[in-house]
Amino acid sequence: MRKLKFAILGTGFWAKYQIPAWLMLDGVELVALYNRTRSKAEGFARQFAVPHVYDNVDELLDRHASELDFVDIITDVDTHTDFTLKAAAYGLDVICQKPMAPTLEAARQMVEGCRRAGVRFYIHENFRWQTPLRRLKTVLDSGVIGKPFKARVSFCSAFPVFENQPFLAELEQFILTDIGSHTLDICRFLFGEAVSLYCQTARVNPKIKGEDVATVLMKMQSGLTCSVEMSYASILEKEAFPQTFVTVEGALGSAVLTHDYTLRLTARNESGEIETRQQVAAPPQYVWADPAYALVHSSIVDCNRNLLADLQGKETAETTGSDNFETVRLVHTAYESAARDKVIYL
Ligand code: 89V
Repeated sequence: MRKLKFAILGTGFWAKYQIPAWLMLDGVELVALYNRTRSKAEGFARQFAVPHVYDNVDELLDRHASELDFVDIITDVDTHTDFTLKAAAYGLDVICQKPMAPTLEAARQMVEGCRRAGVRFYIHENFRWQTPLRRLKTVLDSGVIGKPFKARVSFCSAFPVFENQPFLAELEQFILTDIGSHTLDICRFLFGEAVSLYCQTARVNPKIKGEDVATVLMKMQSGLTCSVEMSYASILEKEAFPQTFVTVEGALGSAVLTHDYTLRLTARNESGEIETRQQVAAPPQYVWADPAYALVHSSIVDCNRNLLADLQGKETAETTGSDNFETVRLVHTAYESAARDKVIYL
């Protein structure tokens, strides 16, 4: 099969992992890099033997659109709409890093703009591709704990995330857009769509602009109630970054995803006694991954693989733009709920 040619727009912190993750897959060829600071893109081009470097997106698209199949946008969120629509206007398929857009309206423009241009549009949303969360989904789908009626999804940490990604400290809307995009997407992945949502937020760290704590309560279409907590202000006995913990209770048992990728299943055995069994769903290790982010970095490979399979017409991507729009809707509904202190019906 022909290799799909692509360009990466944005060579900041995330490109260090996104590029080697792409290079693990057969079927793609990285042709060009854009970064507003050209020297950074040049460094990556030398390291990964990428032939073309630009500090102007229009120039890159103008020169290479005819040979490119898609672009992968890894810039800060403020440029996502503009770059997506530019690439779509050249007839290129687009992958864009989460969060899709700074506002729901901008996200709508991206989905609509790509639809009108007749190009495929995907969001690189990788948390649902983490090994332990995939294992949990398989367990839930097996029916072993029965119909789930209640769940808790938790990402609470004191990891110094601003050291590697300083722009996060400048966001007026922080944890719901950064981590809520992931945790609310996990809820949709595991439990389906929500019918109502209530949220409270707080800012504990005085050095950042946005909220660093959020608690969301959702009722899902299935009837399940789901509480979602996220925090970068949680000084806990055992730091768990970047793990998401999940507890699901079903009619026949419970599943608990906890520290060190451990999944504990509790149900009645054949003699009717309640028994807990444990398995470990550790992620694959890659030499290029930062050990502190190994769980997240390995999921980039699986997320890219799924998007590539769709681009090649072999599989359906999970995180299309229109699918992820529903996650963006939850994020912004959560802000609205917190601002109005009201339950919002979706
Ligand atoms: O994927 C992300 O949102 C990253 C991190 C995992 C560090 O929060 O910002």
